[in-house]
Amino acid sequence: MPYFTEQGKTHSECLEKIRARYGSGAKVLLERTLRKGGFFGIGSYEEVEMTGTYGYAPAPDLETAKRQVLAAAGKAAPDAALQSVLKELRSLHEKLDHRVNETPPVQGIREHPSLQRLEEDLQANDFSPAFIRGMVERARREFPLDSLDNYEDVQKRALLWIAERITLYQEPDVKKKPRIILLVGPTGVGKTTTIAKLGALYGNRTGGQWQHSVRMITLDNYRIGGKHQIEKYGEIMEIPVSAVENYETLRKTLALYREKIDFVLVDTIGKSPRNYGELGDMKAILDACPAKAEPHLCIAASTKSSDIKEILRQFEPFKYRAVIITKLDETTGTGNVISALAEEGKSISFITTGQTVPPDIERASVLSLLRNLEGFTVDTDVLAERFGAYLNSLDHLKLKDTGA
Ligand SMILES: Nc1nc2c(ncn2[C@@H]2O[C@H](COP(=O)(O)OP(=O)(O)OP(=O)(O)O)[C@@H](O)[C@H]2O)c(=O)[nH]1
Ligand SMILES: [Mg+2]
Repeated sequence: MPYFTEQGKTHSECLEKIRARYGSGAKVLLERTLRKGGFFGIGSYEEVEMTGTYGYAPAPDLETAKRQVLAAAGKAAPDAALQSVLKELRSLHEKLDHRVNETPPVQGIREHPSLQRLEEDLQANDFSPAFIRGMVERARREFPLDSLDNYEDVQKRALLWIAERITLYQEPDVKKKPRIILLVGPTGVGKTTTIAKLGALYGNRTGGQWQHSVRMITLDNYRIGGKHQIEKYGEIMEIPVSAVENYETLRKTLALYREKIDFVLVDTIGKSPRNYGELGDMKAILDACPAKAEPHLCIAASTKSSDIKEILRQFEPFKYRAVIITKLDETTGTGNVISALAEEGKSISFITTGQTVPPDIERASVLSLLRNLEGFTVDTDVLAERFGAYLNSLDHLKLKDTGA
């Protein structure tokens, strides 16, 4: 592999020279500051010297690399100098390994084209900058230089890494009726619509009969139309709806259903995540639910990654067990959702895909998030091998035995 040594007045001048002369393959291995000119230190000035490699041949072993670096620097290679270069090379390797998420690529040195392309593909899908950095660094570490040339392979592997960061909600085995599921979230994300969809899913109507008993409860008692909306769904689907307005009525209503009803679905009033007072009031009412109740946080798919993270944090007092991503049909690219949930360590339970009640809902699966990624080829065979049942759960909704 060819080596270069270049000097410049500043770090960036030196990098610019390297880029102009050696192009995108250039990799800086050593950088040092030289003191030049002057007389007994007076009038001297500093220069930056960089030594490195260019071109994409396989990386030489460390011993060969150090000899070549020294030879290129035009020096004899006394053992002490060799040792110090070797030490520097080792520490460089270690730094790269340990600072995966923090280290931006060296400014001015272009990435391997496949790494650049991966970065662009991830950006096009709205992944967060930290997530992208992690993926690109992983590709840099795990792919030998010559294999990086095959972008298809790089992308395929990256897709598996993305999939690994998705956590799916595991439905609990609730022994005592009812299973209580409540939806919280910002205004207008689709909570009420989703409650009605879930009613139909869990009720599992077959042959004109509900296989499981379902009740819907709404806290949306004050707004004109709020209560009416869910009552309308209840009427159409023949699922009874109760409206409650405070802690006491919610507690009493839930007590009525104890050990009689299979699923109780609680709809709440949309709250701005920034309005702590309102969120606190609603939390006080929902405290009437027993600890086994499962709060799910609804977030619209088009929300940008940093806002998703803020919502995830603001709704933390509700101790939501999972996130429901709504309105997936209204957006392309799910990188914002995947990266925010991965970075905050949250799982995903359902995805809603349209305004039609009840069919536009599916249980979250690895594939449901991956297939929305633009520019990525989703190879279901490879993914199925790795993720099995989680991959495709369209026909998945296994209702747990909620019998007492
Ligand atoms: N495209 C699309 N629209 C949806 C989806 N889910 C809900 N909507 C629409 O989003 C709008 C708001 O839905 P709601 O269910 O009333 O939302 P909400 O969260 O209950 O709203 P508030 O109670 O006001 O906070 C309605 O027009 C729904 O039809 C979805 O998956 N895709
Ligand atoms: Mg609503």
